[in-house]
Amino acid sequence: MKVQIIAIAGLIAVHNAHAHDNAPMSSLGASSHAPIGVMADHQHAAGEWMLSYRYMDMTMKGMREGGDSVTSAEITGTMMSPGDYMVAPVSMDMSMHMLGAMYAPNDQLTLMLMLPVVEKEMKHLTRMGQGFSTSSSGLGDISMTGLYSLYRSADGRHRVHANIGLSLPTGDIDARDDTPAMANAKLPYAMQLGSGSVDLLPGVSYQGFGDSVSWGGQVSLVVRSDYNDNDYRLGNRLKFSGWVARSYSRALSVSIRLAHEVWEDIDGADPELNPMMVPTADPANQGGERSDLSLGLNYLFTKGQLKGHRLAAEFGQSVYQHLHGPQMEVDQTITAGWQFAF
Ligand SMILES: [Cu+2]
Repeated sequence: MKVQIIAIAGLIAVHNAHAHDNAPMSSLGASSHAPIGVMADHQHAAGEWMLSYRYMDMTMKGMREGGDSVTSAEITGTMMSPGDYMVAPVSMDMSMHMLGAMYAPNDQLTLMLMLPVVEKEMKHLTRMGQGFSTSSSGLGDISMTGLYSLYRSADGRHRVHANIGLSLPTGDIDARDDTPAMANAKLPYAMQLGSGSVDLLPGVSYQGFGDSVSWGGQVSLVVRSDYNDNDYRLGNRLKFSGWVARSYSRALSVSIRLAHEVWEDIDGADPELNPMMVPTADPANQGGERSDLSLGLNYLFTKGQLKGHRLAAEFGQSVYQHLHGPQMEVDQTITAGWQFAF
C-alpha cells in the first residue's frame, strides 16, 4: 500500500513536471530568475513592475600578491627592518543594502534602477604592532539599466538580452576617518563608496529553461568613462557568470554558479593618499582576477497572501585569486534578497 502511494505520488510529480513543457516563463516558478547574486538577469512582460531588496556581504581576510598569501609582518616589517608600507590591512567587511525597481514598458525592453547603500569596515595593523579600524558608509553609485531583448526562441526556452546601463557618481569618494597617523584622514580607494565617474555597464545575458532544470550565463563590463574629481580612474571590470538551477517544485529551486571577474589597476592617483602608507592606497595594487563558486536557493510563494513574493539567498566562496598586490583577498560573499513582481 505504502509503495503504491509513493508510486502514485511519483507519477503525479512527473506529470506536473511535464505540465511545464510549453509554459511561458511566468509559470516556470522559482527557477525563472537567475541566482540572486546575478543582476539584470531577467526581463519582465509589458506593464509588469518588480521591486527588490538585496543584502550583500563580502568578507576579506589577509593579503595576496599574485596567487600567494602575504602576512602583515611581511608588509610592514619591523622598526629594525622596515617593510614597504607603514600599515597592513588585516581584514575588511563590506555590506550593501540594494534597493531595486524594474519596469517593462513593453515586451522588448525592461528598465531597471538600482540604489545601493554601502557600509565598509577595515581593520589594520601598524609597523609598531598597533591595531586600528576605519569605516565608511552611505549612498553608493546609483545605476540605471535597460534590458533589451535580442532573441527568444519560439517555445520561450531560450532567451538572450542586452544590458545597457549607466552608473552615476552618487557615491562619496571623499570618505574620511581617524587613523593613528592622522585625524580625519582620507580613506584609501577600497574604502570609498563610489567610483566618482560615470560608468558604462554593458552586458549580455542568456537564460535557458528545461523541464526541471534551468541555466544561464552573463557577460558584463564596467567601463569607467573618465577620471574623477580626485584625479584617478578606477580599473574597468569584466565578469562572466554561468549557472545551473534545479527545480524541486514550482516554489523551490537550488542553483550552482561559477563566476570569474577580472579588474584593472587604478589609473592616476588621489593626491591626498600616500601610496607608501598602506597597500590599499597604492594605485598599482588594485587589479586582479578571481573566481567564485556559489550555491543558491530560490523560493517563490505560489499561493496565499504572499503569492508572487520571492526569497532567495546565495553563498559564494572564492576558489581562485590572482591579485596585483599586496591586495586584500576575498573569502566569502553572501547575498540574500526579496523580490516582488506585480
Ligand atoms: Cu525583475
